[in-house]
Amino acid sequence: MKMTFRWFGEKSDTIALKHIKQIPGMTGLMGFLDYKAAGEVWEKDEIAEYIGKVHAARLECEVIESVNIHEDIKMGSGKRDEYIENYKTTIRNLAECGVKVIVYNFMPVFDWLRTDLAREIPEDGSNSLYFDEAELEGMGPLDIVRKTTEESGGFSLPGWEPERLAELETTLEKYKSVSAKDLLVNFKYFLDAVIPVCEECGVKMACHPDDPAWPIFGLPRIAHSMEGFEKIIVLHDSKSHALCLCTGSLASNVNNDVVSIVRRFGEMGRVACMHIRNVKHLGHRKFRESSHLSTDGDLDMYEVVKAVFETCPDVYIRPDHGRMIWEETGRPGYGLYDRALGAAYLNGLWEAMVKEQHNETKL
Ligand SMILES: [Mn+2]
Repeated sequence: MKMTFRWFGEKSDTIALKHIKQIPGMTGLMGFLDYKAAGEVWEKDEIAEYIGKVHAARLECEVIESVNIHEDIKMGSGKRDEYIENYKTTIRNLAECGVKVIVYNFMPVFDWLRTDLAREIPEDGSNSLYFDEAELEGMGPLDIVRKTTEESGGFSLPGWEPERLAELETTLEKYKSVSAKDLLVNFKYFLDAVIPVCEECGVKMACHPDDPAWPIFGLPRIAHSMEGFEKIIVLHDSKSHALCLCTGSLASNVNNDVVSIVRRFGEMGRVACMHIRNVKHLGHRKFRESSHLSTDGDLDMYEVVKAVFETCPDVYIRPDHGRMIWEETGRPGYGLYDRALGAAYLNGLWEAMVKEQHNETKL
């Protein structure tokens, strides 16, 4: 396991790399060029510049996230072949800079959705991202985009890039003729094109789940359950076609048994990395993002980490979204303090697993 952290780049992140380095056990980043629009080539120079800064802080950068897929690829229309060619170039460029895993998603339009980015947690006065489906009543997709960007405090949010949302109305209209089955077919077309390139350059593509883990606004979504991932994983038979299992995204749906999902795909050798965070359900399709600790949320983190330890111990892990605590202000979900606490806690669980195993072998 390698413990990593998300960082948005010098211009866009208020957190200094040296502070990330000071978190115990932190080996590197899951990096991200937050200014890149879907479909664009990530040039080697700009990747090298970003990674150079990370290395200068004595951190690794073997995982890159949010290399977003253009909607034309997901819809199977327009200029998809051109965008796929661009994607292949991006994969080669990333690989040449030492990247081993690329995290992406295949969700139409929205890649995550919350109804409040800073809901106070009454028990301790901190705040965190929050979702209540009832609050979406009467709100259209455009209203939620407006609300989310207004509440972001001027920070860019992954998945909510302005270029991507500019043509929202037209895109939503076009998706009316795309079924979940079409999305799977288009997904296969994409994988068949890019996975051979990944195999050539030793890179894994890691698909991130839908968040929340069910279809929204009538859009087709296919990556949010054991059944969904079973269908996705057989689309292309290669270890380079892997998953980024995000425990908080999956656990937003009470029907998901997250530990079994980790074990199932871990045993298949198809988990490349993990986002680990906890959620606390407050009602039907109503939840907040809690601290990582098992007793603060509904996920048993001991069992989650044990599943990783026993089935896919070589993965990259990062503590996902944290609460805002100790008066910290910053990008919603991406403060320093609570994510650092999350990393320390996960490292503690991991150390216990390693030592338990060691003791068992001695017996
Ligand atoms: Mn995630």
